[in-house]
Parts: sequence; structure tokens; C-alpha cells
Amino acid sequence: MKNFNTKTIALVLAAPLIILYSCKPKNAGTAVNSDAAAKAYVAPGKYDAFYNFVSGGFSGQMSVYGLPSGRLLRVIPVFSVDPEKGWGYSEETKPMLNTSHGFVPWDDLHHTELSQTNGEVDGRWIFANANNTPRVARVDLSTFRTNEIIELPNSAGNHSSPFITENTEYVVAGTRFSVPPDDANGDIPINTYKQNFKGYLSFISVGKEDGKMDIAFQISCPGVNFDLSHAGKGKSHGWFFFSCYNTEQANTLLEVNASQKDKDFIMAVNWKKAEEYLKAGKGRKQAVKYAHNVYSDKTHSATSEIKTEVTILDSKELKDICYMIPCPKSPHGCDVDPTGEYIVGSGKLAALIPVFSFDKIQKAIAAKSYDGEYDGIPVIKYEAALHGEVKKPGLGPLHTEFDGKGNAYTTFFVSSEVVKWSIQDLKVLDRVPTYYSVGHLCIPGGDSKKPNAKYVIAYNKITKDRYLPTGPELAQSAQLYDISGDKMQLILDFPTIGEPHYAQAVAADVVKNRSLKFFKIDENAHPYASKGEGTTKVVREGNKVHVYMSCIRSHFSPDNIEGVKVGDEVYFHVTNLEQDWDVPHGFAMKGANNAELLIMPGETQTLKWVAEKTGMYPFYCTDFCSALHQEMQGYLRVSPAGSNVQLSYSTGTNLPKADSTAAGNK
Ligand code: RUQ
Ligand code: CUA
Repeated sequence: MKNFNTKTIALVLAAPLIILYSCKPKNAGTAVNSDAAAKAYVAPGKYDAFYNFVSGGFSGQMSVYGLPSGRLLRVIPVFSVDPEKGWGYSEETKPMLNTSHGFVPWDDLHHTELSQTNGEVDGRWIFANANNTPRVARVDLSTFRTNEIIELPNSAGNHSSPFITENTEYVVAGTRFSVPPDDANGDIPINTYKQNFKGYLSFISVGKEDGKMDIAFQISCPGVNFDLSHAGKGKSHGWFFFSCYNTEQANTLLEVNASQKDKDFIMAVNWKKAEEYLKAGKGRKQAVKYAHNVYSDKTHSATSEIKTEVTILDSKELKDICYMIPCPKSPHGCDVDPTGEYIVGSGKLAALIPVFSFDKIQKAIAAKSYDGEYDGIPVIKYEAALHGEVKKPGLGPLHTEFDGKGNAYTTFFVSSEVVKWSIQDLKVLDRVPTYYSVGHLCIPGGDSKKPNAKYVIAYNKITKDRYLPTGPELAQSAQLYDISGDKMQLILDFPTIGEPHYAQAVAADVVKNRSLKFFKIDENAHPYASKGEGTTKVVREGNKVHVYMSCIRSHFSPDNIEGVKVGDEVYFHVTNLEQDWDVPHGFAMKGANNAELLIMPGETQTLKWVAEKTGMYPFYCTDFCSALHQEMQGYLRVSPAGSNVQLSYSTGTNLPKADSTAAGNK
């Protein structure tokens, strides 16, 4: 191996890195006005006005906060196992984390996107992306649970995802890493990147009524890094816009080698055209493998299916689906204003914000105002697509949201601030510091046609000095600003779970009234459900023991079980018979190698437990459900393999045991 010269590397690095480090704004403690507390105060017993759905980054989960209080309402397990709720541990939920790589217990969730109808947030579902093992999840907002996860073939680092079209026709995902296609030999030299690596965009269709996802088609594109995206809306409905970096197509030391060009691209995709080509049979079938996992609220169980084919449209052949628009330097955020006319690209290394015009893009395409091609894709002339530039807005623009009153709000990572500017005349109107290194931001409905411009929330990467120290790792943080006036006003800091990236918020009324209170026991179609205490039983099938168990305040049935032998696999199928709101029961078993179960009223969940040693094993309810919750417990006796203890079970009666080993006090 060649010795590389550290000095040269350091010099090369110095230039781009200088501005990449973020600055901490001054006066970190004094930026709050005295009326701020009243604006963020929600009296005990009162509801918040908004739900805020925040990505959990490397926690893999999504958290739900109330605004303006910043109170944490719930953490929804999505891509990572969660022992608190048994997610990924119960037999019913394990298939949700299945992939073509097998069971994957973790991921990195960056973006949340609420479903829309006619460009307005409809409160039905929220989608989320898994960045590492590429997947998209759909969370149902009647249960606040992940109901579906679909894996994406031909992809890696699913970052520009999951952004939706204005009627949730599609959830769209672009691959961050370009890779050799799944059906090609990936065992090739990495430095053949330019010849062999490709970027893919996935268009996932969403069922109108049931939300069911399916990969409608993928578009194969040049091997760049797709970073973020947003759908067109209104006049630009039918189009999708993706920011692309590493148009240098570097495969090593990207911080230098992918920062060479003055301009990278925003790729405009005409997906209505793509649909036409698909209908005309222009797609090519490709053999792939990806998991599609669906959770049913009727059987209270998930199924995982491995699918083996996807349809590919080639952007090189089908000339009029994709167009490149030059965008200065390494664009990150790609945001479309509420009218659908303006597309904002945020170059991480740029000192200005370019704003593109949809009308001008259309005219440029009609007039073929191109600057040649990039890997077979026409490149529209920068000036021909440009509405204008916001000059000197700040350093390191990342993301933009809109207030629906003609203003945009952009975050600046390096200069740690949110800047408000006017879309029409591109003038900076206001700026506020964030504490600090802000990434994403969110205005309720801020990427829809109808923003609700009461607040903007900044999601910061660094919180040094903002909270009590907690060792080397500090809380992640969000900051809430009132934007109802001309000037933005900081009113609250609140810590978040995991690293927050994108988040969405919606008026509480849009979601609150769809919230399910409990599952109807009559509709429980779980194959091992016990719909009443009378139907509970214990059944042996070889070395598998199925316990059909029920729970209701404040006992399990059965709560005494004997005749389990060493080596048996015991499946506790626990049905919660309650039919009331907010009465979960828990189930925990001594020595269980996985987690507890948390079972909602009307639901059945299953814990697998292997009897490894003879002895007495208590189990109990983990959720304080009544005054007699501490009495909600039971015992399971394990006898040696080959012992003659008969399988028996009971609740409230001491079965007289005939066999000699029953005495047990030797
Ligand atoms: S990112 S901080 Cu969405 Cu993963 Cu921009
Ligand atoms: Cu049931 Cu505690």
C-alpha cells in the first residue's frame, strides 16, 4: 500500500472544512423574552394544540410531542426493537423487522412525512425512512403503531425519503449511496464506480383506502448521491425534485472529492410521464429480493413476504422523465413552496440560496435551453431555471419550510440560525439564533399546500451548555419559535429522543378524533386468542406448549401451570379481555431472553419462552392496572425432561396432584 502524505491531506482538507465546523451564537442564555413562558405554557389537564412527529435518528424510532408544551407523548417503535412495548420481541411483531438480510433489530430514521389529500395533511398515516437497511414504514395514526414496512432493492442509505405526492399517490425514495444493481455482480473493484454504480429512485404506491404500499416502479439514474427530495404540488403536481451531490462520482474521501464542482444538481422527475412509459410497457423486469411486512389489527400479527421482482425505467433511454438543474454546491434540502412554483435548493457549502421556478423549468425544457447532458440526462441552463438567489442569507443552508404567506424559513447549520426570507423578492426579513447547529426545521403543514404558520421548530445537532450535563453524551434538542408576528420569537427548548432530523406537525384536531380507544375483542382474529376466560387452555404439540392465556383486572388465566418439561418451547398467547381505554396489561416471565409483552385491550400478543432448567418460574403483570395489580401474578413449574408430571393448568383452584413429584419438598 502507498504511504499517503498526511501533510498534503491536511492541506487539502483545510479549505472545505473551515466553514463546515459550526459556530455557537453569542448570548445563548438571554434570547428569551419574558412572555415566552406564557406562550409555551399548557396548563395541567389541557391538551396541546399540535402534534409534533419527530424522527429519532439513530434510535430508529419516532417520537410524538405536544406543542407548544414540548411534552413527550409517545415513542413509536418503528425500525428498532423496543423491549418496553415488546416491539420486535413478541412473536407477532418479529416479522415487521424482517428484511432480505434476515431480522434487523435497528435502523436510523431521518424523515417523517404525514399523508396528504389535495395537498393538505389528512391525519391518516405518517411515513418514515430507514437510512441504513433501506426501508419505508407506514405508521397508522389511529393506533400510533407501525403497520407496514417495505424494503427497497437497488438501494443503500435510503436518505431522500419518504416524501409524498399531494394525494399520497406515491411515497418516493432516492438512494443516498449509488451501488451496483442488485442483479449485477457486486464483487468488483470499488474504483470502477463510474462504470458500474447506479442511483435508483423508488416510487412506492399507496393504497387509497388501506394505505398498502407496493413498489410501483424504480427509475435507474446516474451514480450520484441522492440527498433529499420533495414532490411538486399544485401546478407542479406530477413532478418530483431531488437534490444530488457527489456528481463528481467519487468513491473515496468524499468530503474533498465530492466537493470539487461549483454546482451539483437538483434532478426534476416527471413521474406522470414515467407512469405513461410504464403503461406503454417500457419498464424492464429485474430480479431482486426485498421484504414486505404488514401488520394486521385484526389478527394482531405481522406477516413478512419476500418479493422477487421490480420494474425499472431507464432515465438514459426514456429521455423526457429526468432533467438536471445545476445547483450550487452539494445541495442538501430540496423544498417546494405551497404554490408549487418555487423549488429551493440548499447547498451545504454555498453562501446563497438558489430558488428555481417551475414555469421557467417548463419553458427551458420546451425551448431545449440545455447545457449538454450529464450521463445521458439533459442539463437545463442554470439561469433558464432560476427565479433568483437569496444573497448572503447565512452559512451552510440546509432545509427550508414555508408559512403559506409568501415567506420561507431556512436553517443554517454553520451560522446556527433560522432565517426568514420572502420568496417573491428574495429579501432576508428576519433571523434568529439557534442553540445550536440546526439541521431540519418544521412548521405545521410546512411542506404542504396549507401551512399552519403558528410555530417553527428548529432541530439542533448540538446542545452544549443548554441542559444539565449528563456525562459525555448530552440531550438532543428542539427549539420552538413563535412565528405568528413579523419577528420570530424563541419560546421554548425541549430535549428529544435520539437525534432529530425532519419532523412534521399538525393541528391536534386532525389526528385526535381518529384515535382508537381499544380493539374490539369480538373482532380479534388471532389464531391463539382467548375470547373469554372459559376458553383458556394449555395445549402440548411435541415439545411446543401453547398457553392460551387471558388477562383482566387483576388476574391471568391460567395462573398455575405444571407439566412443562426442560427443553419445551412455551408460547404464552396472552389476550387482554378489557374493553376500556388505557387498560393495558403487561406480561413478564422470569428468565425470559427477550422482553415483556404490553397487551392492549382486545389484543393478543405472544411471548416465546424456553424452559431451560427445572424449577419454579413466576410471571406477573408489568403495568400497574388496578389496586390489586401486585396480585396479578402466577407460577409455571418446570420438571425434568422425561418426568411424568402431567400437563395441568388452573386459576383459583388448587388441583390435587396425584403424582409423587407434585410434593416437591424433598
Ligand atoms: S438530514 S440535517 Cu434530513 Cu438526514 Cu438534513
Ligand atoms: Cu394487569 Cu397490572
